[in-house]
Amino acid sequence: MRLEQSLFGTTFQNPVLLAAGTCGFGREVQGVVDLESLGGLVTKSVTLEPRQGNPAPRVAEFGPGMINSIGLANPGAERAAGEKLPWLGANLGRARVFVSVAGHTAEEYVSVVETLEPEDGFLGFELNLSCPNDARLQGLPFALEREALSRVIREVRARTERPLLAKLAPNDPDPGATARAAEEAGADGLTLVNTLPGLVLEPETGDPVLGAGSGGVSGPALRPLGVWAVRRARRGTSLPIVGAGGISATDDALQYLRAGASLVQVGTASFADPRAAARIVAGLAAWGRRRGVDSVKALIGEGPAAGEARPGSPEPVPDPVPVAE
Ligand code: RRO
Repeated sequence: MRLEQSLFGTTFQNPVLLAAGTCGFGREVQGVVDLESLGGLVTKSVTLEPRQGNPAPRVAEFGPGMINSIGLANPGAERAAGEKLPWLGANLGRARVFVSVAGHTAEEYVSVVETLEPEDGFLGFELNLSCPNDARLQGLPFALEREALSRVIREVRARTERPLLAKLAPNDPDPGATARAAEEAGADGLTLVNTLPGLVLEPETGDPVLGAGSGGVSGPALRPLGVWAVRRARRGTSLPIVGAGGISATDDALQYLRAGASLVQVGTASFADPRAAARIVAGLAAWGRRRGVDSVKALIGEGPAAGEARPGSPEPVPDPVPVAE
């Protein structure tokens, strides 16, 4: 199976990328991950000013997943431009790089993008509009307020011709409508999904396991929600979609492709096994060979035109009308 994907004015040698926040700026994982064997990577989110991040512990495991509250620890836009991007430019030729951008206001996103824009070493921006650990004035992330989301994308769009991905949230009741809003505002693609807000407590004491309290849930527990969101977004827009959320094996990547993603990102799985993404690349190639599938493109699903029913299933039974007590 041919794994290349032509998107965003370039070719990805395969559809598997490392997700934002799981590989630093690439250099941090050199020696453990063969970055040049992957489709690419997304950097840690960059903010205008440097950030120290949240108090430890910043990460904890629970049954089917992980919860984190890193708190956007990053060197800030100036140092990202001066110290991080040059390494990427000098060391990566085949893997494509998106720089993740975050902020509290549209103006902050614009300033970060204007600082990074003149540099080499990357293809485009992934606008992180959905961080669960950095609420805007105690409000919702941009991805859950359509007007605010559109404004950030529009303002950034006016300053760069590089490919722009909008990273959306999993706790969105209508990912199709959000996807359309992002498209209308000028995004070139969508990444779905970020982590899901959550809270894990010590049962004995009631204290949160994370230093910051609540955090973002990732790993296998997030996967069905991510696949659902991708399928909903697929129906709401024609933009290319990058699927993320609980991908740790070839079958997981296949689900996202079938749901309508053109590329996938591996995140949490890389912490347990830094070779997870490379394993999935090899797994997809082997799967396609066994099934006689020509190219990844042939797998990318549109989903049934209406409803979610499995082909051949009877019509779903409607929810019962609640009976008044
Ligand atoms: O840094 C973080 O705590 C963080 C970010 Br910016 C994000 O987008 N998603 C996440 O789970 N953690």
